[in-house]
Amino acid sequence: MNDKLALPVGTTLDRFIMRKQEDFPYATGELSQLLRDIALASKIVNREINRAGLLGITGAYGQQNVQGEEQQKLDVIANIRFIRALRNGGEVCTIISEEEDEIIQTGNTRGKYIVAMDPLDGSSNIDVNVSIGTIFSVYRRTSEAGSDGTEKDCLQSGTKQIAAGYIIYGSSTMMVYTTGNGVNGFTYEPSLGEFFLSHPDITTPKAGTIYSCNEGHVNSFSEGIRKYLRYCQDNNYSARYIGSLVADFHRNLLKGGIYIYPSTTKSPNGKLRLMYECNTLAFIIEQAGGKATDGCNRIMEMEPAELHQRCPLIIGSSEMVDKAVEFLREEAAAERTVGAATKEMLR
Ligand code: AHM
Ligand code: MG
Repeated sequence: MNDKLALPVGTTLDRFIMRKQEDFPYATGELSQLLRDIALASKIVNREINRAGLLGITGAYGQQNVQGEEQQKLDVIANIRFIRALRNGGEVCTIISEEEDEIIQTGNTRGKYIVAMDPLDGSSNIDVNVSIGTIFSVYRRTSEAGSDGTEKDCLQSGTKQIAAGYIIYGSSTMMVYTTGNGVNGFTYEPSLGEFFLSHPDITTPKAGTIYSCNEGHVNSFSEGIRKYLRYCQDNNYSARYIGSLVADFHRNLLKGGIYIYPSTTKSPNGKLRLMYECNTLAFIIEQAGGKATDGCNRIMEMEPAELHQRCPLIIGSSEMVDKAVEFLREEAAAERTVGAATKEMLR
């Protein structure tokens, strides 16, 4: 017999989700369905991304495509696709999206879940053929089912996530997610239209030699961050920065590394959003054995006050994050000493 025929068929995402559901005897299957809805939308978005260059050509006359529809930017298309899939699925009552100012009611008032998402992250890379991603978190609503979800349902801390994941549209398309019991990665097989389990039980190395940070802004970083970056250089770490959070995060997750988007003079809370980016990746990295902090606080424990709240992010291999925090603590201690000395002089 051909040896290849004896090989087991790969595990599809659908089958994997079903198997996981069987581990919970009282599970109703709604979360499984929700994850499948997200996977379905991601396949459609993947197709749109792959055709993006062509769409530009076919839509060049009057910015319309062959069906006569208006051309839209990919981040808008992705937003629409994910909302549509979650609305049709029925498990989600309310969605918050980086692309929308307000909360979105799906009309599924009996839906138990809230989804927070950045439908297409890496805006500067969308039009230039560089890896981009979708980021999503799932929360259980706290209000009674039977009516629309509330803003309070949406503003939960990261520790309340019941699932989190991302899709990376890269040299291959992958979905990586956790439901709080480890992290698994699935690679998309376009000819079959299926995600297959390719990276079971992902754990991130405790330490790595990659640091990812936009050093173009170095002059507006705090002294602590600047010192940590110098430490990385003194230790011959490699600088790798794609400028797509999902892609930078994904590489560091697999290889070991640290991603930093700190506060800057212009943006004291950094650039990234707590609800759509930081919490999601914090849940994943912790499940893989790494850490995520804003420099002082564990990201997952931060209490959100607003939907579009920003926060500094230091995330990755645990020993690297600890080291960066050490530099920030030294900086804070030095500032306290200067503050106390100044007060003393003014007395
Ligand atoms: P976006 O949500 O508008 O795409 O912004 C988030 C992106 C991240 O993917 C990326 O890491 C970061 O912004 C890059 O910002 P910068 O260009 O300032 O380095
Ligand atoms: Mg984003």
